[in-house]
Amino acid sequence: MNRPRILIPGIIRERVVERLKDAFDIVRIDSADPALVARSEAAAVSGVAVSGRLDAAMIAHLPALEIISSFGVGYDGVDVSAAAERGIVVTNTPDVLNDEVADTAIGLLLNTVRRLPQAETWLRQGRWQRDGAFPLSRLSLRGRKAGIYGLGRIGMAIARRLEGFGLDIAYHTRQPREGVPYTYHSSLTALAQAVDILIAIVPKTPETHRTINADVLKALGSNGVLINVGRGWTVDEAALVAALKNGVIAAAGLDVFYDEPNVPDGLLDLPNVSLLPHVASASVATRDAMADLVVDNLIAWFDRGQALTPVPETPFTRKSG
Ligand code: NAP
Ligand code: 8YV
Repeated sequence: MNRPRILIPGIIRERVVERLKDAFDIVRIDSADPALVARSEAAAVSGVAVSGRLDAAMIAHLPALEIISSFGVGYDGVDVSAAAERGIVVTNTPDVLNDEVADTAIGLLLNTVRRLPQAETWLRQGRWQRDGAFPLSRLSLRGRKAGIYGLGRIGMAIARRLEGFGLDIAYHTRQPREGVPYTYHSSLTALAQAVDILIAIVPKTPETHRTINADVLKALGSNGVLINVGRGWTVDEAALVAALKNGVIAAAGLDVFYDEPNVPDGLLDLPNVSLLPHVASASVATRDAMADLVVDNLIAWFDRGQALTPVPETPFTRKSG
């Protein structure tokens, strides 16, 4: 019997490729560009494994496509509407990265508030011996109130960690979450007003675009700290640079940026930011777990007709067995 043919456009964790080879025929191309797959080859592709972008043109180029298995919990790189219109299931990699991303969010928060990266640089540059003790951090976590923008799978993992730090916790989502002990705010501005740490962990959607804007930053206030581990899309970066420069907020810690891997000079030049190159899930163990889920979704689809973690927009089961 013919093995299903899986297209892998661009770079993906090698573990995905190695495991897929056992059960599928693999076609690799440099990027998700229809010009790189001849029509005859494209007609035989029934699955895609992708990390990053897969647009409507590429999906349209694959007439027999049944499933797009996307690496990462955020699937904003895949044109889900184009897939849903054709009954193609899209899967992502939820839950297996919750703890890693939440750990990173807390690390980034501590780095931002207590300036730990700068303290280490001080030591490495010999300044401890030359100049004495590293200056006290103006900011502290003590006595703060934390607000979580997006109390989903990862937001909850962050909240549980913040409880251990003894902080008051509030949140904003479109719908209040049942059974949680945290204070709900029906608008982002109201949340920002009520807290002095704002942690963003929402998906990239039309509704979340640049929602952390000048008004929200003003509401967060001059002692305020912004942490973003969701998507750079959510932040008005020009407004953030201005707010950090002018003391509208105190500091920011960012793992994600509007136009990755490009980070605006305005941010790089500031002393009151802590910047990471999108590493929140980036441990070998967690990326392996994500890779396994990419593969296991494809296996489950072709073996049993049901993906393990379809995204809500494509709740399909397989039509032909
Ligand atoms: P999730 O479980 O789907 O949670 C998303 C949360 O955001 C929900 O609480 C949702 O609540 C809220 N939300 C969605 N749209 C909103 C809106 N317009 N206004 C207010 N709240 C909104 O997702 P997750 O697994 O926690 O992941 C969240 C995102 O984190 C991913 O989509 C990805 O972009 C990002 N992420 C980044 C990294 C990294 O490496 N930095 C790693 C993993 C994930 P309502 O539906 O009630 O609004
Ligand atoms: C990954 C992420 O860095 O899961 C997500 O949504 O942003 C990260 O875990 C990314 O998906 C890998 O390319």
